[in-house]
Amino acid sequence: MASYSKQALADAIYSKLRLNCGRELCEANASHMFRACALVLRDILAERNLDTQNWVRETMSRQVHYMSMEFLLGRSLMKNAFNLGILDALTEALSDMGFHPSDIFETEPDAGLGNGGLGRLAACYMDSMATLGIPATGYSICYELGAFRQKIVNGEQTELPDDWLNLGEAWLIPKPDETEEVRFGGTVDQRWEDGRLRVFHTGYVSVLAVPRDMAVSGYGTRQVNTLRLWDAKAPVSIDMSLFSKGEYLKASEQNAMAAVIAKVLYPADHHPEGKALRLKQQYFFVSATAQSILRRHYNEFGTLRDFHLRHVIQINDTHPALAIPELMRIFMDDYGFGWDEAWRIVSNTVAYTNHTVLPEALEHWSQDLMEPLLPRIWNILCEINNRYGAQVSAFYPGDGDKLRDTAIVWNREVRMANLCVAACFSVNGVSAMHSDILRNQLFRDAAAMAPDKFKNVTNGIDHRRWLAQVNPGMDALVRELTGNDGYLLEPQRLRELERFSSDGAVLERLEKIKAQNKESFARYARREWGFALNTGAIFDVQAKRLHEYKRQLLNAMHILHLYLTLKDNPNMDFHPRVFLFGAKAAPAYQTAKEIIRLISSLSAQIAADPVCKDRLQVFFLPNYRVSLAEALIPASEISEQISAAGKEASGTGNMKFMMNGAVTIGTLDGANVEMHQLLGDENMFLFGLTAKEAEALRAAGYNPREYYDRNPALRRVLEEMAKGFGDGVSYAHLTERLLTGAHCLPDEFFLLPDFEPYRRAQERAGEVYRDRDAWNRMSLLNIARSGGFAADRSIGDYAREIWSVPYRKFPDPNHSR
Ligand code: T68
Repeated sequence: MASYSKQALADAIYSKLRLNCGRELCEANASHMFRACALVLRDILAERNLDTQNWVRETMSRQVHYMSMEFLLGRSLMKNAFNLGILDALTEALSDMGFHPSDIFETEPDAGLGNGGLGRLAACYMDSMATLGIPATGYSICYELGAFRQKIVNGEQTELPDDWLNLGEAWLIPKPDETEEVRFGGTVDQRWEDGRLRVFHTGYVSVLAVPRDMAVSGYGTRQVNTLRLWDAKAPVSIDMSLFSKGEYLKASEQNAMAAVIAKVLYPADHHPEGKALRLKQQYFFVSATAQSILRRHYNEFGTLRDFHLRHVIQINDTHPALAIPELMRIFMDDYGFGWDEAWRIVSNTVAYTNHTVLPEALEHWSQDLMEPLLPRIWNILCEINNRYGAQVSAFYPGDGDKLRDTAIVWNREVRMANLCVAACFSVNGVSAMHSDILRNQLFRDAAAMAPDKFKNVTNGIDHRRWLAQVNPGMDALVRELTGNDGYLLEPQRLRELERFSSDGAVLERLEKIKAQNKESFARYARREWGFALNTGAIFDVQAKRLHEYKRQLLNAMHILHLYLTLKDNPNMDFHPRVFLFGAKAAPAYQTAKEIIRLISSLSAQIAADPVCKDRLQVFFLPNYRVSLAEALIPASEISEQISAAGKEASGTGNMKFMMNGAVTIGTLDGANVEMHQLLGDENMFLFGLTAKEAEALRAAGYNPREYYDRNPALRRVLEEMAKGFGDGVSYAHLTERLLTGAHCLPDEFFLLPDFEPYRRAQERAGEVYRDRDAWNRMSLLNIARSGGFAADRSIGDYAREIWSVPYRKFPDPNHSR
């Protein structure tokens, strides 16, 4: 297709409908139309993807390989059209063909190949890398079932399968000729042959990894990168030979393994499962990826000697860390390198991003699982451990504690974070505060040995999606006030909005846009769940995964307090509030599920009490996911970022809310710290213990009872929670966990000490909200100062500080929105 006018698009859609969907236009429903549109865009992207690959070959650029077990992509049709500069033409074409464009966009299922922040970050980064001109490939697993669909039944979370591929498949291009074989189990022998020690792996089970590539467009550029999703297949031909040799069991083992590996995304975040299937998924993913990258390089250059000069592999948390021993294996066993040279190349190629400091979230694998499943990898890990141990002993002579703390293999366990710290040329945290904790606490001993290795790259979000695309009203205002749409490629230009912080007319328009977004979200909520939201109330939102450290329970406790106060004093003077929650709980995380139940109970209780009418509402929004976030965030006015200080590595939701003009109530945690530096106390409602204070309190022997005894309002909240509500469910277990700690530290995340400061911060926010001018100014300044949280800035940091890749963009002369 030469040009992408509305007519050209309509013609192309029409022909996809007939040829690929077998439908005439008059028979087509929204799903057919979505599929036809996706196929049209896929063609455009496929062509540009080839051009990009040629360009990368010609310029011999250093390439980035971004490995992540999760990519939380959400929907792609509108995004790709936006990036290609054909959104308006596509919208008009769809209208001309007799459809509501929004119906078609909303038919697309979210590609939910991730749990939360880590997966969404990977998706935002793919967009920025393409936009900034960085040749990059993402790698993950093509899960048949993504993040579960959450349904609330009688106030409780239930999980349903998320069958995204049915329609989502339209974006994928299978590349069966680039299939890789991944081997599990068996035995490994070393024998001298032709004067060199060779490794023989026999008796293994094979699974084939088949690439299904997705094109990733950039904004305002011809560049289209690739996201390679590996599907698992049983090796049919090998099967047959096994059958003919009578090895039936092995053949069926291979089929069984292939059938489960790419079946489902593990639904737990911040909690490694330690299960065999998860380890199989990880190795399947890294082995296929490593083989594929090396094979391509070898085919092009005929040698792997300079591999690290042309490639950098960024691993998203430790989940792809087996790439390290797997690369060593391939260099040594398949290409004949010696250990030292292989190590020099591998350790100059792989870089590690850490996303958590919660001790229970750090991955480790037992020898009992690893050794039989991955015998050669186990050998290599032991060798890495021995060599690193020698370095540690040389640096800290005679210090057994340091040797223990930095060990990769210890007590028959492999510690993945220590492996990454030992092997990678860069280790980075995801906010300034988090990176300091890595350097000075979690990895202190290793950091002293290699201080330059430790870096910070504060997270960022795709501002084109999370502002321009989801909030068209605000986008229009920004473009008008800054004179053009330049902020799309230069997010720092949002700063120019500051000039209008005292302009009454602009502030009023801002308020109006927010009001319209609230109305539009209220319509969405009515349509989706039958909720009737009071749009005159403040929309106060906490949307993120459910975890005790994120303290949704503190929010619920404050709501209960507000409710009790209102009952005591029905004429209380306060601005009406709607509290909105969106949160999935890991299916096996009982306490998290109980907190969801509590929010539901509270919601029903408050809805049934006439004293709350038009003043207080609580809703739990089911199935929080990217597309729901896109509707919710532009309508939000208060952003709840209330994690226990020192626990949230960065947060990225906090940035999305800020960029859409919500004002944050938050703790000094993760990237909130940097937000606070930009905004000051005047434009953010800060409260609570700092990480240092929390630590000191713990060290001094923290006793939650003291707060309980001292604060009657808090005591009452906990008592009422234990008694339960109109639905007869008691939450005594939650109260118990806070006060005495049933099988855990009592109040591990300091809800009790932070309750009163949180209540006061909420009160302050409510008061400021009544001064509309003051509130709107805060909101405007939040938007104006959010440009530094764009993913383009983060990717610029990675490119300069870690990857050493220049960005050389090829501009798209025909681009217009
Ligand atoms: C999040 N981590 C951090 N993990 O919690 C958040 N974990 O502070 C940060 O902003 C974000 O990463 C991006 O850096 C996660 O989301 C997981 O999802 C996860 C998944 C599997 C296993 C462990």
